[in-house]
Amino acid sequence: MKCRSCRGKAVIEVRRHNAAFCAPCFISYCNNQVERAITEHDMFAHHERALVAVSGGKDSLALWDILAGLGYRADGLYIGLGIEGYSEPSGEHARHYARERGAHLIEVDLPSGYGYDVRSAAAADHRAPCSACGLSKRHLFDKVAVEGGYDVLATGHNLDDEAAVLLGNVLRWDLGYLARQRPALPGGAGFPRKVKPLVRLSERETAAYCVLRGIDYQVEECPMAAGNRHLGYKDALNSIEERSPGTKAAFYSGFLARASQLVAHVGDEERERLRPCPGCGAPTTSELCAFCRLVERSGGNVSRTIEVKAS
Ligand code: Q46
Ligand code: ZN
Repeated sequence: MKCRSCRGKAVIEVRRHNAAFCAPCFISYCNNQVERAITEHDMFAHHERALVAVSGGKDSLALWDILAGLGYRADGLYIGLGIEGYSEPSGEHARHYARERGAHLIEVDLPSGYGYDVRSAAAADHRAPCSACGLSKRHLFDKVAVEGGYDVLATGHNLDDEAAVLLGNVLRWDLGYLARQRPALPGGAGFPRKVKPLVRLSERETAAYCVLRGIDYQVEECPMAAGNRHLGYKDALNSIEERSPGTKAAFYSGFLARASQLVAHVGDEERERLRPCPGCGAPTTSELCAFCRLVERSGGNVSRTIEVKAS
């Protein structure tokens, strides 16, 4: 197998592009794919400040590393979810990366800062753990990005994630979610601009990127992920991809090119009704926002000012 770019010995094959790369050319390929996504979707510019949501896993660390390598101004944000056996090592990987590369990492811890963790919140609010977790993360990502004056919040969702979410949304024809499933969402009304610069890379590619760049990441999956619907969609798409390489990327990019605009207006009315939550100040359409209700039911406390640890 020869590298498509330099004809040297290839170390990784990318079947959907019918290509293989040696290590240095693969790193360039990853950088190019990210730069292309940023430009194509007008995500952010070099002078803007990006906050990268870092979990300690391969995707978010690869994203942080690629953005820094491309010369973007990117700080990291790690949220301690209080998940036994998972949160501590994940946080350590994020801290280790920041220390080694001299990058700035902001930390927010749910148990010490808010008095609850994902498991207790899920039980108290009768939700699946991933739902309580997702709600908490979204709220804190937005809050830290807005209060920290960042221009944009970047998350490490890759092509596999986005295709799986798209499949789930299509299977239920959830037009509200489909309307918001874009790689770049504008900010406003208390929300930061949100971008997903890894949408052109698969999760196998972000893992290979980390290995080749010597980035030590959290390999074990979160113990709460088992049985997650999202994983079932990924498996289904992987078996299709196995037989027809390129289908996953065609499914996702076809949606962006041909269907996304058709549903973009769905949910506009609801967004117009947003006003600040009396508990935390975040934008909401209800009496008290979903995050405040979750914290209240979990016996925690909502603070208007966030306790952050920065390194
Ligand atoms: S961390 Fe949270 Fe994931 Fe764990 S509880 Fe679910 S959503 S699986 S990205
Ligand atoms: Zn609130």
